[in-house]
Amino acid sequence: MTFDLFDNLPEPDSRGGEHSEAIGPGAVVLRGFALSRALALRQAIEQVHAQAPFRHLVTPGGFRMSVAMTNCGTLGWVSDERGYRYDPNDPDSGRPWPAMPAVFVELAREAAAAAGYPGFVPDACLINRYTPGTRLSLHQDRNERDLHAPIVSVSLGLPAVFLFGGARRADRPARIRVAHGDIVVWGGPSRLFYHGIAPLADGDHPLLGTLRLNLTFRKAG
Ligand code: MD6
Ligand code: FE
Repeated sequence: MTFDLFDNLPEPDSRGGEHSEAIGPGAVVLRGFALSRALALRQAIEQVHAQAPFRHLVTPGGFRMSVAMTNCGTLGWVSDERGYRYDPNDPDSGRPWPAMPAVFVELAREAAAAAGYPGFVPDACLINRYTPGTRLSLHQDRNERDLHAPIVSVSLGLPAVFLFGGARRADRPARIRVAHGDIVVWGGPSRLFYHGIAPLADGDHPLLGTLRLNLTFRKAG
């Protein structure tokens, strides 16, 4: 008789460490993909912040966003009373956004390729900073000129619940836990799907304390 001790183990891919999970058409979570570069990413974020500090933008409806934001790259995402747009300059300083650090560009390119989107060259990186209680309500990312390019979204620090809906605002979103080092890549059929971040739970992360940082890479121009 042969009986296999390992029959009931999950596939190698789902045993933890680095693996990927499909979360929708053209959308995947690469678990742990950024982990080995987390320290370099944190340092690079500090350098961007020194030149272009995090700030709370105002929505076109006049509400102050609870998530603090900054940008690097040739284009930065901004919001004010006039609407959402990409701007080559930081409206607070009037200067161009800081250049995208090499460690960012390389990570985004590798993650996109791993998710089936080779040749991704981002020109915009939005950096989101969350503290416990902050959230990002359901929205579509549709201010980018080229909707063929995917979006690469890197999570660092405290874990969050990524709400991933469908093509219509009324589609009930799936709740996907995104932890330190995870990368969500989406594009193709789900490029315009509604998504958001549920209110961040309390916690204390060894590298980032009471923060969640999110890098969202796009080809915006
Ligand atoms: C966040 N992310 O994770 C907010 N958008 O903090 C986004 O809004 C987002 O994660 C497009 C694609 C992936 C994302
Ligand atoms: Fe988004």
